Amino acid sequence: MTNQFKSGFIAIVGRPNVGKSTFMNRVIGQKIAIMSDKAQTTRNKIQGVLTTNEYQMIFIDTPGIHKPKHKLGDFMVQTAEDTLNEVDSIIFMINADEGYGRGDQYIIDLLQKVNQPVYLVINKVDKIQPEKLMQMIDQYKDLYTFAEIIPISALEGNNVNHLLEVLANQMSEGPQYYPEDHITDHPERFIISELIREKVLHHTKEEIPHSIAVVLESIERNENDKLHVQATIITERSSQKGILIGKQGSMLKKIGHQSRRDIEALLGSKVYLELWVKVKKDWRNRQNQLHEYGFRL
Ligand code: GDP
Ligand code: MG
Ligand code: K
Repeated sequence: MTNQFKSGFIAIVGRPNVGKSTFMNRVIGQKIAIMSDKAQTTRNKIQGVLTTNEYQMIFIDTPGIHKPKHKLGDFMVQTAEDTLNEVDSIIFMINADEGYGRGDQYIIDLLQKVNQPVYLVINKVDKIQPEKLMQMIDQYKDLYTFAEIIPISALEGNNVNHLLEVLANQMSEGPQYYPEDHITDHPERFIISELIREKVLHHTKEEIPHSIAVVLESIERNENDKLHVQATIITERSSQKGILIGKQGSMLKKIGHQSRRDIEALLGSKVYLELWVKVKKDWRNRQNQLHEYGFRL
């Protein structure tokens, strides 16, 4: 391939209920959806990472963008404004089914202060007539110089690929910031691996040193509406691997059973936990692997 890899950070702004989460779920896949409910507390965080052969898009949620009602609000707005200045492009999402409102004007005022390209994404077009959509496009055109105006239906998927193409086309050459399978930075990922690690240490007592790591490979919702969690326990020696698996897998079963119960309690969902054990010599000394294992240095 002659093309250079591209990457970019994209902020998504918009009033509540315009469909930001639905859009993210469509783009990133189901893996992120389960996490989104509990993620309201952090102000500016990575919401999802989309990696293809050609590019990596890192979507940032900016919940601070609303009219401030109190002092903390001011601070959050400032943070949101800073975020908008740091990303490479911005999606301003509106609801085709709703008229222009004060909340929108507030966001547009904020957008006047940034130089990044802003894409107006009119979501929920499945709910309106084409004439109404045309009127809406004309109205918003006069309010701000958008890089492009793109109607979509996040729910049904209409035009979502086109939006991704447009975003990819304007992205510059850049590194792959996150591993390919890195979907989201939601803290639950870390908590889940800590829950498993805790069970390992509890059941193995002194036999297994604290040097083990637990890598969360994936979380997906399966057909039975269970969460399928795949995790790997990393040890340094094969003797440790033997202890962790136990006689006919009895140790791993015990660890898995208790971990699963805790993860179910954490996520409020039935969980199918798949646990693996791998030996990786000297992993602690290999800086580049630490990120992969979920440690932030
Ligand atoms: P957020 O608050 O911006 O994250 O909005 P959500 O993604 O939670 O969506 C709010 C509601 O709008 C949910 O009931 C979604 O199912 C619905 N919704 C989102 N996108 C669409 C769409 O394209 N079409 C329709 N008809 N409904 C949508
Ligand atoms: Mg949402
Ligand atoms: K949201």
